[in-house]
Amino acid sequence: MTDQPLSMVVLVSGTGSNLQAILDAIDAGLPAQVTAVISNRPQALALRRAASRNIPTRVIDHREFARRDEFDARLDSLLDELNPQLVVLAGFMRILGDSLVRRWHGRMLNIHPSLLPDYRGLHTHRRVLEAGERWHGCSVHYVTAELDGGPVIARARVEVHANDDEASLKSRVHHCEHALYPKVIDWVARGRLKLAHDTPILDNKQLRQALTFDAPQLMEEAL
Ligand code: NHR
Ligand code: GAR
Repeated sequence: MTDQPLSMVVLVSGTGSNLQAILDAIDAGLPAQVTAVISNRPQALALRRAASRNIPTRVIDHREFARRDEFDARLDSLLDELNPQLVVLAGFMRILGDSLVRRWHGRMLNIHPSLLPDYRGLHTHRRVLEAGERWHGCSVHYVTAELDGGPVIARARVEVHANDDEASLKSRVHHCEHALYPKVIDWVARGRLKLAHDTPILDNKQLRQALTFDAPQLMEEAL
């Protein structure tokens, strides 16, 4: 473990329950700090969660930009200025352009609500139910230009129940997101996880496949 806590900037668009889980984990000893929270939506509840902890917040409202690359350029220069060790996408809803993503290669994580590589993109809970899948979950991956296609580090699995609807399934997946994301960030903060040549390395071992946890097991560990 390095002496200094890992500095992170968290990108959000909405509720910020994943941001909250990360902040709670920091309170519980995760050796990291959130130096700023950036939202593309001025009304995001996540901004209030940050402000209530005196974490600086910034808004880059995508609606004020005529073109995507102008939004990206603004975000790029803000990240440059903040210069975090890690950028964490937590419910961030804007697709990022190639050049920004390339500059943060190996230093930008996302949590996605599916068992990647299955169900990239949006509305995953609905699509999983419609397909009649038995398993669903969430994945933490390095962000690359390929949407939801970067190297996957870890996944948490939840079983789909016969009586699930979109809301109930989403809620169970959220709970395992809140356990999985701090766990992966902890590996980064302690210098245990790196990306080398597009392969995640955990404790000096190449992760050729994502580590997959079962939700109950993961939640128990998180306690
Ligand atoms: N950017 C890149 N380059 N690569 C990834 O892997 C990214 C990314 C940006 C965000 C999160 C992702 C998810 O976890 C993410 C991964 C937004 C959309 C989307 O279609 C898709 C995937 C993700 C995030 N966004 C619409 C857009 O036009 C807007 C939707 C909205 O505002 O509600 O950007 O699922
Ligand atoms: C989370 O389920 C996250 O996986 C998902 O949005 C939710 C955000 O919740 N991300 C995406 O769908 C990205 N396109 P939160 O704001 O409460 O953390």
